[in-house]
Amino acid sequence: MAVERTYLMVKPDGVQRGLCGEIVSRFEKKGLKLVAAKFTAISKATAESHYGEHKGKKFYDSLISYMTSGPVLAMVWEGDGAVAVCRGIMGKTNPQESAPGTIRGDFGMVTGMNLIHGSDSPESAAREISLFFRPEELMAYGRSADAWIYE
Ligand code: IDP
Ligand code: MG
Repeated sequence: MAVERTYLMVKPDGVQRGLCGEIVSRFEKKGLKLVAAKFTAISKATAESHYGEHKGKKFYDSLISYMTSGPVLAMVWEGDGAVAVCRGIMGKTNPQESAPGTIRGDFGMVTGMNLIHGSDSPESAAREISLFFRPEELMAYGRSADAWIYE
């Protein structure tokens, strides 16, 4: 097993549309394990650091104002192959290209309002987790259901 952690965030549109519970439930039901969660507003500086790789792109300024337009639900989830598994549950960046059954495919219409962020690699996950959480905010706990999720 390659146990990984990934950083997921319900974006301001997901919060405003009342989809936090729906979104969280999809990761829970899949069998992923919640390690940390925080309902918070992110500063412009944090948004710029988080999306530093996109600086200079034409959508960058609107992306920063979108991400700072209201509170977000920041989370860390853990599981075997969690980074790729969660990207699959989210769907493609453009909701119109996302398959039905994915979060973006089921609830979104445009790339600029695509409901959720998820790390794209274990390296990105480590960087993003440390941007939003202190080490002591990550919970280490056993879960008896794991015996019925992993063989
Ligand atoms: P990802 O969220 O699927 O990893 P990225 O390419 O990393 O997609 O882009 C980060 C975020 O920037 C997207 O989730 C979306 O919110 C926004 N974004 C990306 N491309 C566009 C675009 O062409 N128009 C508007 N927003 C965009
Ligand atoms: Mg990305």
